Amino acid sequence: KTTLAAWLRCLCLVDFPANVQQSNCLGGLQRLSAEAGGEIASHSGVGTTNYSSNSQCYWQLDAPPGKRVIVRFTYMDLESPNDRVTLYDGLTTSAEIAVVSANDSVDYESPRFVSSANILTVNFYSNSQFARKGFRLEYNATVSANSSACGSVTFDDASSSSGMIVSHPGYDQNSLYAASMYCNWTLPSVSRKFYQLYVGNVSLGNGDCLSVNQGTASVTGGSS
Ligand SMILES: *[C@@H]1O[C@H](CO)[C@@H](O)[C@H](O)[C@H]1NC(C)=O
Ligand SMILES: *[C@@H]1O[C@H](CO)[C@@H](O)[C@H](O)[C@H]1NC(C)=O
Ligand SMILES: *[C@@H]1O[C@H](CO)[C@@H](O)[C@H](O)[C@H]1NC(C)=O
Ligand SMILES: *[C@@H]1O[C@H](CO)[C@@H](O)[C@H](O)[C@H]1NC(C)=O
Ligand SMILES: *[C@@H]1O[C@H](CO)[C@@H](O)[C@H](O)[C@H]1NC(C)=O
Ligand SMILES: *[C@@H]1O[C@H](CO)[C@@H](O)[C@H](O)[C@H]1NC(C)=O
Ligand SMILES: [Ca+2]
Repeated sequence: KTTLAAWLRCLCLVDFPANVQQSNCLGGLQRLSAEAGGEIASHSGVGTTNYSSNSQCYWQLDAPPGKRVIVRFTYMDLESPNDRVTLYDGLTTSAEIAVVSANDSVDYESPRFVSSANILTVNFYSNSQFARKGFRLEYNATVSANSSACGSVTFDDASSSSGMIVSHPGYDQNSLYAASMYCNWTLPSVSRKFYQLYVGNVSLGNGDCLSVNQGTASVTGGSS
């Protein structure tokens, strides 16, 4: 029994952010189920009234083990760069995913940010003066890829004149591709025709890259 109690106490010490003061937040420290999906807002009047200065708010988004948390801003109006939202990978503030601050949604099209494990921590900070209309963040849980299998090329018809390439099986079911993948797709040559490629629905992690050779297109970089 004493061993269990000691172990639990130890767990509480690392239970971020027990020692962090929240200020001007919608509630106390909030732990939310990412799997249920939902929205976080800077304050109740987001989009119409200004948020409070001196805000310091944390939210913890928990997905079940084996899943990851995926978030996206649906509204953005912060006094940039002083007021900001920081996304952290996990339960502590040691690993930053991104710091986001933009004056308005017109300047900012939100990528989707994903945690590497099942917890993502969100912090909203505003300094002592000048506020704006806040932010809204949509969250959800997503499955990790099961394998690093590459997707395939599917043709729309027997003449192979049009078709689609997908990165991995399950891409359309909110599943993520795996780490350390290398996929190579070669399209057949069709006599007296050339290919026109349209790259759609690109969502890549940092350091990942999609390139098309024999052409000019090359897409790199952060998620979007
Ligand atoms: C979360 O994902 C599920 C399954 O894809 C979807 O049904 C639900 O609408 C999403 N919720 C939010 C808030 O995006
Ligand atoms: C946001 O607006 C302020 C005031 O108009 C301006 O000084 C600042 O440069 C803007 N920030 C960005 C990132 O555009
Ligand atoms: C919101 O704050 C800005 C300064 O950042 C100020 O110009 C504006 O009047 C404020 N709006 C409201 C409704 O208080
Ligand atoms: C991953 O594997 C599990 C167990 O084999 C299966 O239930 C699940 O549907 C798979 N998910 C995807 C995205 O393929
Ligand atoms: C990918 O395809 C290119 C062009 O056919 C080829 O040169 C390269 O060796 C291939 N790489 C792999 C790992 O298959
Ligand atoms: C791209 O995403 C849009 C909106 O989410 C969806 O309607 C469309 O089917 C997707 N296209 C492909 C090729 O997956
Ligand atoms: Ca401010």
